[in-house]
Amino acid sequence: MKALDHKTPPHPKEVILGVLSQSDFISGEVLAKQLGMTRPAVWKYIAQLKEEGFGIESIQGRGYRLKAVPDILYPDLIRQKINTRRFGQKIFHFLRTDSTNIQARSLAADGAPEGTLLVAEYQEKGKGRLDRQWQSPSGKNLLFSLILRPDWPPQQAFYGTVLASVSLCRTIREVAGIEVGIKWPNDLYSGGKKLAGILTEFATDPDRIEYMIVGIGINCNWAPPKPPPEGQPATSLLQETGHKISRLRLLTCFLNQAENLYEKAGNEGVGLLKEEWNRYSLVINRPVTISNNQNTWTGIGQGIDDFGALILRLDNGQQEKFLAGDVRLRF
Ligand code: BT5
Repeated sequence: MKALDHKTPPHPKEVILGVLSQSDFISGEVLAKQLGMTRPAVWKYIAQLKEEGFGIESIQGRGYRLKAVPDILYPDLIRQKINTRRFGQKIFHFLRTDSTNIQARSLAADGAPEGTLLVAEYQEKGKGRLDRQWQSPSGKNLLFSLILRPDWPPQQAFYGTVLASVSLCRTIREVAGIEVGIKWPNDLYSGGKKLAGILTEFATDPDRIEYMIVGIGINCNWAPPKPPPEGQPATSLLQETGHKISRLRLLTCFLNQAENLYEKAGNEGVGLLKEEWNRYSLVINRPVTISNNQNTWTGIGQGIDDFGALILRLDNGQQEKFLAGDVRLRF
């Protein structure tokens, strides 16, 4: 569960990668001197990096050379590709953790700054709403959480999910070239199947949001083959586009998009997020079914209100608002 955190001193492995990525062959002795480590320490970290998939050539008399970088979301690689002021300026990267949302919660409670990003290659307890499980094998998909401290009243906390969904739709269009839609409250769909899910959690005091955790799982290169009984069919960007999409590009583009929108919403109000949400919504003017533990309603989606509640015109003609529930699209 060790994380590579970026603004508090970088992990020695990252320092080594930084040097290797800017040189041709470099001897163990020079590397050790430059980094202020012993040669056995350099050797140990190089061995670990090789195990993680980095192609590092070592030739006697010449030293080490970086030949191939695995698709690992190292903080340094992320930081090189973002032009944000806050989102992703502090990064924690986990090869394995329980859940980025769980980790983000304790960091946020300890005062982590807005924009802190937590990325995992694998989650042992990846979670959805109502303690449902989020499945994703190691290194295949994007699993991350962002800490926000918006100046919104607690009733508008749902707009964390709105911000993430709209930014994701824009990002996927830009990076993968496909159109995706939002299914209220927290799913992204492509070709009638679930492509991504968002889990927003928050802590409030009476009149403001203290912090908000926006957790996002995107199926890039893997989707659950068979949906569980209560679940919806799933898909991945690989299945939808026929080719592998760079997780790094997707994540960095998302951070740029999301910060931009977040700042705009901070200046102009969340109304602009609502408008964009409506544009991508799969439930507007569509027949849908919504259910909670006890009941099921059917109607036509009308949009969301200022607090993110789904407005439905029920089959009996009445208009009703829903703050929670699972929606199914009716075809
Ligand atoms: C969600 O919940 O869709 C929110 C998922 C959020 C996951 C991210 S990953 C990073 C961060 N850290 C976490 O621990 N969580 C967040 P919900 O709408 O409740 O959907 C959960 C349901 O989706 C499950 O019960 C399954 O039926 C289904 N499911 C699980 N894994 C899936 C996957 N990879 N793709 C599509 N559907 C999946």
